[in-house]
Amino acid sequence: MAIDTLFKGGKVVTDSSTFRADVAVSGGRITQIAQSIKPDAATSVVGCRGKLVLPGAIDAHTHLAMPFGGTISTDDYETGTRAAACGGTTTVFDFILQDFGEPFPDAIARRDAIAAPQACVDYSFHIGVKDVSGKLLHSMADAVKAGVPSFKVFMVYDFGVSDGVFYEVLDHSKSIGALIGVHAENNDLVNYFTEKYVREKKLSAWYHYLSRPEAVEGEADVRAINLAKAAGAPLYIVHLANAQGMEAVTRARAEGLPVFAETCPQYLHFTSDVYKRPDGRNFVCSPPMKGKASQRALWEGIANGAVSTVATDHCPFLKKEKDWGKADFRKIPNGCAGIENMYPYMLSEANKGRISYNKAVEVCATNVAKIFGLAHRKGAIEIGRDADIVVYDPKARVTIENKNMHGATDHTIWEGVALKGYPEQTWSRGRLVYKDGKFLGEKGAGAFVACKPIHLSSPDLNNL
Ligand code: DUC
Ligand code: ZN
Ligand code: ZN
Repeated sequence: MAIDTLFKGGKVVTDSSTFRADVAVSGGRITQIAQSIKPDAATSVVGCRGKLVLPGAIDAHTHLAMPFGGTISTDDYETGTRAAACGGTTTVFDFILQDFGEPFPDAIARRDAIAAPQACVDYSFHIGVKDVSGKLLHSMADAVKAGVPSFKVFMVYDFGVSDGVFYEVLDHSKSIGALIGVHAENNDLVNYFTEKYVREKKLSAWYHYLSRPEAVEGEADVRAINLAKAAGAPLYIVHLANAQGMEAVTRARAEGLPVFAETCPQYLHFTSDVYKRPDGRNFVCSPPMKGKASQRALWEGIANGAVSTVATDHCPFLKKEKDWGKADFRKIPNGCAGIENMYPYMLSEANKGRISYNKAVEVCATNVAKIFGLAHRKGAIEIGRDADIVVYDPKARVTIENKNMHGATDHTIWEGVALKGYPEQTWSRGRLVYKDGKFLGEKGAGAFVACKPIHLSSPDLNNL
């Protein structure tokens, strides 16, 4: 097969090794990886000397065009995936929120009808579970057959589920090849603290944090792990942000339990101190950023493997919407932008020496593909996988400014953060979608990627 594109002379980074090699792409797939590959007459050659050749990141956690907090998150599938491409992310897992009474395959069809004509890079879904009454529980298996084997329950919000429903879903997941994710915070404690601070007229953004402090999340993490253990089911904890939860995950994994933790760049970079800032409301998300000890525990978890993935929880809102809560933290829509910043930030931390490039690739791409049944297509520079490739310039220096970002948001919590190194090019299935600060892709060129059922016996999940 003729070579369409040849990435020449770069250093290829996988989750476990780094080596100098050429990478050949034909028909949107990686077809050869070797010391020196000769281009064909019509091959377009991408000079990668001095650059790293990385798999595109997979953002395991986004909320695009999601109705939430009295509005709709600012980025839709077009602007969100455009921003993703410009930050080296070539696949996003977006959350569908099931409607009450809605069978899961209908929820997929409802959201895919919106995503397919808009997406600039490939995408898949998790489904946020609200209702498993009657026959709905059994429609989970139909979603798995449709390529969406991953579900998330919320322990908070007005659509959160009881522990009984959480257990029922965990128990059911085992027989159908599904994985249950959880947003773990203790709802009763959130309500208790919120009411207390409202009574005391303490309503600034700082009290958003104090209404959901470390123990609120830690208790729920411990309970979620206990429920998964009782059900004998695997568990994926989304956006883990606290030390107690990290300890519980570490202990569970030492016991051999299949518990996977995801954290987010905002928890790795910011602490709860941001809520004391005059613009603290812009940082309001749930769970909130925590203290320094929690942040240290998360970085340790990344280093020792207790954290399996890093994802964004991208859920931006406009400044004027965040301002609704200037005088009352309860009115601030929860969520922040990050889809364009995750891979550059994690790679910059690698470039600065905090973690290895291999670790950044592992948590931002390879593990995500392994856990969610996508390793046959995505997550590594490997023959046969999609040519989702990032050419990374370790010498670039970029200070994040919202005016240079490619989403629809009018501000970012990442404003002013200085990065060492930056993605220079992003390729999605062999198509150039980003180069030197410019989006070059196309709305609608991204496609739904079906995930395989998730079974613990799968080789991808061994040793994870
Ligand atoms: N938390 C957020 O901050 N935004 C979206 C949903 C969530 O759980
Ligand atoms: Zn959540
Ligand atoms: Zn989320």
